Amino acid sequence: MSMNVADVMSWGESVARTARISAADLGARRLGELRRAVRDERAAAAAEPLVVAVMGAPGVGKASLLNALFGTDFPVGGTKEPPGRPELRESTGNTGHILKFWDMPGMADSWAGRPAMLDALITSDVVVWACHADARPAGCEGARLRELLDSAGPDHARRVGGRIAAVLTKADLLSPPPWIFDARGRRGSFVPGPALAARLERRAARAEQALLAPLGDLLTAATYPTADPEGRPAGILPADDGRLRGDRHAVRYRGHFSGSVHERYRDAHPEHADVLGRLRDDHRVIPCSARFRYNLPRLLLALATRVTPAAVFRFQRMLDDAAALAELPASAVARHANLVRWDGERCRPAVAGPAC
Ligand SMILES: Nc1nc2c(ncn2[C@@H]2O[C@H](COP(=O)(O)OP(=O)(O)OP(=O)(O)O)[C@@H](O)[C@H]2O)c(=O)[nH]1
Ligand SMILES: [Mg+2]
Repeated sequence: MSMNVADVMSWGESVARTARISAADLGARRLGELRRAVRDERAAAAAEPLVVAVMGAPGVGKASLLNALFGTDFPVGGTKEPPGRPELRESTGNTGHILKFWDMPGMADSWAGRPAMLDALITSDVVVWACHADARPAGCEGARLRELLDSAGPDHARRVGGRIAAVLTKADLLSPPPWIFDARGRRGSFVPGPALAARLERRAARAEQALLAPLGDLLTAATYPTADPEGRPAGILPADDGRLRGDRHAVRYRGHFSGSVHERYRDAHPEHADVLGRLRDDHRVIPCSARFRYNLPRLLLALATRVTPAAVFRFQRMLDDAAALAELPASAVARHANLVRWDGERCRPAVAGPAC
């Protein structure tokens, strides 16, 4: 999994600043000190628990999503009464690292817990905003979060805005058309067919409009620059409007990189279509399913680009085998009715049986 190089670099620089070491008079001894300071700081940061806030309506699948992503053991289902305020939970993931989970209500829920929500958002390394794939997000939700973040002042508001990844949960419930289980021997993964993928995309666009669009300038889209054939960053995008900036490590857009903003830039700079496409992807709402383990690697990547710089190493510590994240044993899907089985090795529909 590629990590956020730009953030690691700027974090290293900030460590150097904190240690009051000027780059100009770095002798061999001071360089050694700097290296040690960075190493110690990195080790201390990596040992801390990762703190993830998940916002969403009761029963939307917050705990299940974290369990599927990190192998944690947060209790699922059976909440008697939604507390309406954030609760901090803790569990060990499958790499042995600790995950702290700010279990948060959704923005359509009661206002009682709002000050506590703001504190939790500010102190989290990354924020997941979960919305049920089969429910229409309330139009007020994004505006309410905007209002809450604005009350924290521009710095906090922007920092939190840059850490939010919005997801649609329980995408498996969006059927018909059926899901496809792409079986590769004893394991396999779920993929939507073209009609279902288009339906998911429409739902995601609607959620993006309700949840992310109102956050406007509080959002940041970021990606890596594309390399030329020699591996050098190929051309930095012009920042003619002050919103788009690029250097050797990263390209960033301040604001909501919506479909229309994307089109405008792409028409003006077709030579940067791939970078602009990645910036657009950064602000798409991600349809997921904990049950089908659908799109979990994509969500993990989205979290990796949003995690606070100091948390990059503890995020890394939570990662197990990201490549295997989307896979399920073929035997575990036998009970699902809303799917078509596909033999991915023979490239033909699979015959139902215990192994597929
Ligand atoms: N079909 C389907 N059901 C899911 C999925 N994820 C969770 N569920 C079910 O949804 C219910 C609620 O899941 P939780 O993970 O406890 O949801 P939550 O948001 O933490 O719930 P509260 O803590 O009660 O607000 C449980 O019965 C889960 O089994 C999913 O991806 N697909
Ligand atoms: Mg829960």
